[in-house]
Formats: sequence, C-alpha cells, structure tokens
Amino acid sequence: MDSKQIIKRSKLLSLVLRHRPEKLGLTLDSGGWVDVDTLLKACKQRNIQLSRAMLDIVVRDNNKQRFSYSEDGLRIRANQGHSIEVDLGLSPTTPPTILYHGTAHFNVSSIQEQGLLKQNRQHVHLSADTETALNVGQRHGRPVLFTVQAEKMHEAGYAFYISDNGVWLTDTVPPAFLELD
Ligand code: HQG
Repeated sequence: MDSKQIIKRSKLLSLVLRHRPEKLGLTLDSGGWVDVDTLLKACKQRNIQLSRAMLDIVVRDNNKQRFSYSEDGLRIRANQGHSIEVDLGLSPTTPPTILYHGTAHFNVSSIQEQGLLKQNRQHVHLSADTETALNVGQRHGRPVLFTVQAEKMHEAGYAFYISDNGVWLTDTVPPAFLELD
C-alpha cells in the first residue's frame, strides 16, 4: 500500500469511526469501538478493499495515530475527534501550564467573545506545542494561535483529558483563560 492509499483508508476510517458509522451500516458501542471483523465485512460488501493486514498498516502508520485496536485486537476505534457521543473512558489529567489552540483568523473575534466552544465535536481540542496547533488552524484558513492558561483553568476546576494520541481535550475554554498569541 502506498501513502496515498493509506491516507484514503484513514479518511474513510475517520469518517466512519468518528462521525458517520451508518455509511458502512455500522454502529459504535458506548466506548466508540467497532468489531474489526464486522468492519472488514462491511467494506467487502461495498467493494472497498480493506484486509486486516491493510488495516494494521493504516493503524500503525497513521501520521497522527488516530486509531487504536483494543488490547485483544478484536475491536478498533478513533482516539479522538468524535462528533458522535462516545465515552472514551479517559481519566481527568493535570495539564501543562500552557496549551495552544490554532484556528482561523476569521474566528478570532467570536472566540474572544464566547471562548472556545466544542462546536460539532465532543471536546475542544488543544495542543501541547505551537507547531501542531498552527497546523490544526491552517485547516480552516489563515492560522492564528491562542494560548490557553490550562493550569489556571485546572485550578479553577475545569477537567482536562489527554487522548491516546496526545491531543488535549476539554469541554470549553472561557475567554478569561485565552490570549491571542
Ligand atoms: C472554532 C483535527 C468561532 C475552532 C485536528 C475551530 C484537531 C470557534 C472550529 C481536531 C469558536 C472547530 C479538531 C467560537 C471554537 N467562535 N469559532 N466561539 N469556538 N471555534 O475541526 O480544533 O486531523 O471541530 O477554533 O488535528 O480545528 O481530524 O476543531 O477552528 O485535533 O485527526 O471552531 O481535528 O484532527 O473545528 O480540530 P474542528 P479543531 P484530525
């Protein structure tokens, strides 16, 4: 499989495991898991080429480690980014002093007024480093960076989580804890 094919399969998995499992006639369980055999069968029925060996490569080589197998290897899920309500079973974690959020310039005034809202996803996504945050921001337009006073938020009682692939997650970031970089 070349990198193009891996990206194509990754995009399909992101869609199905985060947002629209019904596209392949699947449902996620409460933890966001899908049975691997059921997923492979659903692909086969729709003439989508995906073997277990290919899936292993997609999970292993995905540039953001977006997917994980269950310990027994029988189920698969997305590590973060869901719009469907799932419980990833993450434990509240103490964040670093500062986290970052990259967004598009046209969102700045709204974010300064309302804070960061989770929009269609289950969480607001934050990054531990500026480079990752700017990459996230440029998906939406001209990128800008907000710093988030994560430690202060945590002290004020807001919960933070870190996904299995290192993305920081929280419910909302009020304007008082945000600063435009
Ligand atoms: C913005 C990718 C106006 C927010 C990335 C963002 C990430 C507001 C957009 C993951 C707002 C939502 C998530 C407000 C938030 N007013 N705009 N009050 N509050 N926004 O895609 O963080 O590649 O749902 O700034 O790497 O961009 O898919 O969130 O621009 O980890 O694995 O509303 O998606 O991961 O956009 O990205 P998104 P995001 P993957």
